[in-house]
Amino acid sequence: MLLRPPADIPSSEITPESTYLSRRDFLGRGAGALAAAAALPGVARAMPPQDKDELTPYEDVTTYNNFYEFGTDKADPAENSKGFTTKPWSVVVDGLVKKPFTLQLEDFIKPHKLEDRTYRHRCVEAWSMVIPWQGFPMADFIKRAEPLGSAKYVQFFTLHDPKRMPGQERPILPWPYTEALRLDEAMHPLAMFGTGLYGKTLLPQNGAPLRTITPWKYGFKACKSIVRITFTEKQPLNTWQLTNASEYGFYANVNPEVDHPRWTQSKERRIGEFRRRVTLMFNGYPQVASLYGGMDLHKNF
Ligand SMILES: Nc1nc2c(c(=O)[nH]1)N[C@H]1C(S)=C(S)[C@@H](COP(=O)(O)O)O[C@H]1N2
Ligand SMILES: [Mo]
Repeated sequence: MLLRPPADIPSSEITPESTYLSRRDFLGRGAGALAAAAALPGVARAMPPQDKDELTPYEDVTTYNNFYEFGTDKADPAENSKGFTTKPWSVVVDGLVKKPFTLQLEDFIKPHKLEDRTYRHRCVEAWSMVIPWQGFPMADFIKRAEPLGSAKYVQFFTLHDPKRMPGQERPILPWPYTEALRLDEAMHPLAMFGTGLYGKTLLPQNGAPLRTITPWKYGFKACKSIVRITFTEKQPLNTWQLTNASEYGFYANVNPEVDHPRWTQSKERRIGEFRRRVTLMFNGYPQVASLYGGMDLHKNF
């Protein structure tokens, strides 16, 4: 995602275009609207937050991805994960739990009621999508895992298998990819394990067969293709902290007031749209604010 400045972050307010914007998107909007948008200063062009959220097309959700295990370009994961199989798949649950266990994927999912939830998805690179997910609340699984009182964090690990994930043949990132949440964040009703989107089983590029979804955080907090979940007392380091701690912190809350050192986080480009939108605090999920009461979110970024 972030080893170089993203191509679609405008360097100035007047840069009108994303390289991703397709011909179809262009044709879908009137020439008049384009001309009007081009004539206005950048600030005025950003869409107000009350604009309604339309679903990002399935095609975009499944072909514009960050999943470095399958390559670093947005189109790579869909292309390079074509033969990736997720059967069989097992998940290890260990660390500070009453009793460590390993589950086949079916048994991991079976006790839970799958829900449909549409969430905004905001990448730290300042693009966003709206995705209709299927999954179940992370809290339901955590209760099942019976963490000990000493457990303060839950950490997730992606599969590490360079034969199946060609990007892992190079040390682009410290493999396996890992992310963690504070236990109360993970227990928040918005936090989910994802197993599908648009009513279909997850494709590999979106993190099949199991990923995390925390819609108030930047995309990099989501851990894809999970094979291990471990409970810890100490705050774990995530992949991006290990790679570049000055640019990526533990919390990764969407916060328009805290810029990335190399670009603004106050605006975003919704994939498929022309004008930039204003980015909302916690990505427009204020119900999580109480998790961070008393914390300085400029320091805890
Ligand atoms: N294992 C793994 N998980 C990952 C990543 C990755 O490179 N590897 N990229 C992250 C980033 S930066 C984003 S924005 C989201 C993208 O998820 P999506 O492709 O489903 O939109 O996945 C996150 N999870
Ligand atoms: Mo991201």
